[in-house]
Amino acid sequence: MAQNNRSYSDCTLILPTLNEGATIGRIIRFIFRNYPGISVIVVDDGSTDSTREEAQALASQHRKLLFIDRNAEGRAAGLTGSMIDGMLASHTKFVIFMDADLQHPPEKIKDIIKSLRAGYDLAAGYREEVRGWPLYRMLISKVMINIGYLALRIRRRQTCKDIFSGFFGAKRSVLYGMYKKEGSRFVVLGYKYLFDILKCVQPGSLKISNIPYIFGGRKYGKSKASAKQVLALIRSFVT
Ligand SMILES: Nc1nc2c(ncn2[C@@H]2O[C@H](COP(=O)(O)OP(=O)(O)OP(=O)(O)O)[C@@H](O)[C@H]2O)c(=O)[nH]1
Ligand SMILES: [Mg+2]
Repeated sequence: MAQNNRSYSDCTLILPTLNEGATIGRIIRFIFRNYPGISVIVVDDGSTDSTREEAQALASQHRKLLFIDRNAEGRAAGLTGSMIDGMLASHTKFVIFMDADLQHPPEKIKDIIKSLRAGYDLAAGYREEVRGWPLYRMLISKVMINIGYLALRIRRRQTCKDIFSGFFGAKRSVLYGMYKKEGSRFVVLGYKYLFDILKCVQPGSLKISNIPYIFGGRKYGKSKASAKQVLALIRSFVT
């Protein structure tokens, strides 16, 4: 499809949601205002607040917004599984993943897209600063990141600056090919899709860029991070 600088019709933004009713509407409106032509897929796992109604109402107004109701399809809730389902449902050259709680800055999507259009296969956001996390969470995260790097180095896999970032974009064809070939390595109930992707990447086989962003404190809604995700991550290290 011909691409001019003002159109984002080559991109799909995937927003996984679990009870993000306070932010989902404003994010979607911001995205359509600032990224004309872009497609958006909201992948929900049985939210019990206003998320579903908000997303469904907006989907009836915007033909480029798709709402996937995994719970209605009888799927087990899982962030990585939701991100993969969003990727599979997309039809554009590039896909971008972003949290739906405004901790990832939507204005940085353009830097990810710029990098992908410049020829990178994967444009990985990296948290140059994390705001609002208590010390214990910072510490757990640091320990896990170090183990994650080790797991990738032992396997002789490619790394990037923030192997656990949930804010990144990629060529859809690359992610689709990986999923078809190595789908069993993806821990669908887990939280770290980017890490699972890196487990499949031989050094030098993908062009990867790193895009800085500030991970903001959570101002709306509630965190879903729990010990369950830490266990899923440990499984991911050995899968
Ligand atoms: N579809 C789906 N989305 C999820 C699931 N768990 C979390 N999410 C969404 O994934 C994004 C990240 O989850 P968060 O709970 O914000 O995790 P986090 O940002 O690491 O933790 P906080 O800093 O405490 O918010 C948010 O948009 C959530 O709504 C899930 O099981 N399924
Ligand atoms: Mg969050």
